[in-house]
Amino acid sequence: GLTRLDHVGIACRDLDASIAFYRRTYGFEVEHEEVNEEQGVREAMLRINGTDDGGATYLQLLEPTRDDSPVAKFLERNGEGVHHIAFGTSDVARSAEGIGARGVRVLNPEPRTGTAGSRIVFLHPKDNGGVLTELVQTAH
Ligand code: CMX
Ligand code: CO
Repeated sequence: GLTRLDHVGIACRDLDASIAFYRRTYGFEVEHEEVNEEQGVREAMLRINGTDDGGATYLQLLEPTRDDSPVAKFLERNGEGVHHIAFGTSDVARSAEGIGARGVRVLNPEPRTGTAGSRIVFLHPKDNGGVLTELVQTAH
């Protein structure tokens, strides 16, 4: 099942400026930074809290790496802001299959690679009350 809120994804135009904002305003620090070419993002994970199941909750700051990426398209339409939410699961393919069977469009039934080698699936925002929703299974 879905065990926790893994992260909230926030679209930004300038990753370094966004990181600096969260550091000086809230005191959050970057735990992990990477480029994911498949998703078209440069991203940073800021840990908000730990949990006793070994997971944690993060802010995921997302800057587009190319003009045709989902985050670039989102910024063009909406400007900076909340882009998606992500729930943690111990079995992403199985969770996606179950949710898909309840009538939600699964954007990529074959999980893709997310932050730090995690496996991720996206669910269509139009079937989730306007919220782009991600399922994530951490690598460890
Ligand atoms: N949140 C809510 N609604 C969104 C949205 C978002 N992030 N992105 C698009 N939409 C809405 C659009 O506004 C549009 O609504 P209207 O029809 O009312 O205008 C509708 O969804 C469909 O838009 P579309 O033009 O058909 O689709 P897009 O080309 O904008 O693609 C989506 C939307 C969700 C299918 C695409 O962004 C996608 O596949 N996302 C998954 C991958 C991703 O987002 N990767 C980046 C994050 C990586 C990570 O978290 O690691
Ligand atoms: Co995400």
